[in-house]
Amino acid sequence: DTPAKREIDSVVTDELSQKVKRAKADNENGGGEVGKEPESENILREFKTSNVLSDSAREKNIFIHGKLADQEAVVILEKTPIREDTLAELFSGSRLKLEMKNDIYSTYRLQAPPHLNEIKTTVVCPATEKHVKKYQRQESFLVEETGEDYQSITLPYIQKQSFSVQWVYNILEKKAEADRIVYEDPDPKVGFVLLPDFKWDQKQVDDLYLIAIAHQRDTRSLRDLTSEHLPLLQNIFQKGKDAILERYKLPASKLRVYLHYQPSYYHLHVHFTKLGYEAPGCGVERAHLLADVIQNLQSNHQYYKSRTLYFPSEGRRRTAQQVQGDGEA
Ligand code: GTA
Repeated sequence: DTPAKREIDSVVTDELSQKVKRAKADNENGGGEVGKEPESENILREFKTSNVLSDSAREKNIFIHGKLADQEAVVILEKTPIREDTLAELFSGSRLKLEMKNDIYSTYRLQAPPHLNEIKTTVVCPATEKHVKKYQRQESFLVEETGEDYQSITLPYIQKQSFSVQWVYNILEKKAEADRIVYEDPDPKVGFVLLPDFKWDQKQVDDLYLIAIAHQRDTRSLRDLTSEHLPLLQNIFQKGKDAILERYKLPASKLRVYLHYQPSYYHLHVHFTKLGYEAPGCGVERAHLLADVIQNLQSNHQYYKSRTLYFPSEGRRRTAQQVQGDGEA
């Protein structure tokens, strides 16, 4: 371990041990006090599985389509990383069952205490057909999109049928996740909200994932950016990095800061992930480093309006031109 990593871990560990202390105190006091992590009713007891959309033994997750009451739903289950700060408790507080022993080698099944064996669970309900498709494992193909293709094919499509960005407006208006905000610049033109992405459980910095959501509402994606957006992008870049350094002790040299093209949600936002963590969608076919975006706009103020952009698209093989025929982008 490097001293920097130990420092980062200790920040998270501090936050975590505070949480544990609070939870223990709440337990001893019979619960119900302020500070206790809210226990939710198990809505998944009623979940009826229809089919598995995808799963991965390596990533230890599964995406399930089903019904919650009468509504379509997608449930994502994901095993979380094993944290160094829980090892002592894991070793001392678990049951160990021998599977096999051979010479110096032996394998066991370790039955950890429940609080060290949680599964991160995401529920999308009611889920649209588009959500179901998004999480379904499908072969993907690289689409080539010129500036004209964007105007004549992609733009009409996203105006008609992109995912709702209500969740984004809820964040900007403090109707949801207000207590999770890490940093905010309230300026309507260059301001933004920085908060943990919902894929990150915030238990360890190793898979740090935050998103910065612009306050301005008229910028859909990379394609809309011109040099007029430079003050906004530079502000997000600088203040986002500063806030992450302050809160998580992670320097800019440890961050991957990028935009997706195409995004799922057409409201300008920037992804901040820890370098080395292979976040979904961080590959070169989808992620555009914010530093590059800024430089490209500095050298050509219409760069993203005119460039051919490439992005992966699931389902049938199609180019932007072919998409015109079947009405899908
Ligand atoms: N804080 O309500 C939210 C919220 N929603 C609805 C989305 N995000 C949210 N964050 C908060 N609160 O990083 C986050 C998303 C994403 C970003 C939008 O906003 O987690 P994008 O517009 O570029 O869309 O970014 P993107 O990247 O396609 O979305 P997403 O959902 O990350 O999907 C990419 C792939 O990641 C999926 O196809 C799937 O393979 C994988 N994935 C998605 N969700 C999960 C999950 N919960 N666990 C594991 N893998 C997941």
